[in-house]
Amino acid sequence: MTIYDIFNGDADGICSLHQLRLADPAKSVLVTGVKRDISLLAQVLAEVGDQITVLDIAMSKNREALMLALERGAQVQYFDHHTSGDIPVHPQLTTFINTCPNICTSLLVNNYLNGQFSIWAVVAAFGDNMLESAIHTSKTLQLTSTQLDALKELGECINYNAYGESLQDLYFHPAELYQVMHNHRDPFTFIHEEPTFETLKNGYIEDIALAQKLKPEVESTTGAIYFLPDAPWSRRISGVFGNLLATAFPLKAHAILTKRTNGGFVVSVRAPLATKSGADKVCEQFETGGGRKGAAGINCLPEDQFGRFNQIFNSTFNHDA
Ligand SMILES: [Mn+2]
Repeated sequence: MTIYDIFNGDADGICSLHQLRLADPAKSVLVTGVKRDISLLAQVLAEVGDQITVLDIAMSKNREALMLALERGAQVQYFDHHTSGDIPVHPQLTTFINTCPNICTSLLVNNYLNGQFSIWAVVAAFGDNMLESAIHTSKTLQLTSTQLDALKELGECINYNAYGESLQDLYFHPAELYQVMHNHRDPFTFIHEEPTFETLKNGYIEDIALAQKLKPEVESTTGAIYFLPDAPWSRRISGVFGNLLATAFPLKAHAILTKRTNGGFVVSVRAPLATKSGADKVCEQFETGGGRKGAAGINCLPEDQFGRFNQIFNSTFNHDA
């Protein structure tokens, strides 16, 4: 019998697993990748009795592999907040899926664990740019504002680490980052004792300084589109940059298009924070797109589709305004 922990490589995925394995320690096979690498369940060939936990990756993109794992006799526990499609009913499948825009996977896990490790759900909510949820969840923890700021920075840095076209772009493999974090029940000992956080923080500061020099390619009263060049720093910063813009201009939608090495763009779309809707609708109209209402993406937008993207982006968010 094998235990598989399959999780998104971002702060939400990592903090979800961290909470679960603090509550229920187990030797497991870790399956993860860059943030956009979400077809993770297909990497596992399950056997009868295997236990699979899936965290923070859309069921719609893993459905076939999920059905196969169930058919092969695995038990699957699935926590997620992305657009799921129809959720299959199966005796070996337990799901905790909520696509409400103020809920991230770590908050679902936090509920499941009755708040045992909620400080890590706070870190994750900050990482997923859900500031209100993070602050709300932190209320019972009696943190100082300095501590809260430190958790926000931690969530942002872990989230930042997950962005890249391939693992080579990242500072740490998400499985490695998880393993280092998992030695710490207390996020503040992780921050103060591990050099990991310092590395991420410095990388983040360098990359964001480069992004902030850019001007939008297309700008209107309801949205702005930025192009980032084909470079590791821009692939790392694209998602975080989108979150920063969304926070700075809450009435506007934002799209960050990062040039891919082999042509086309990786796209991050952030709906206006004020409405938190429409990002998934825009991205789902493209073959490699998906996500959630507030934040979504397209893995590969061919260059000749930019005009169509621009049009859909503008009409979606103009319509919402
Ligand atoms: Mn998430």
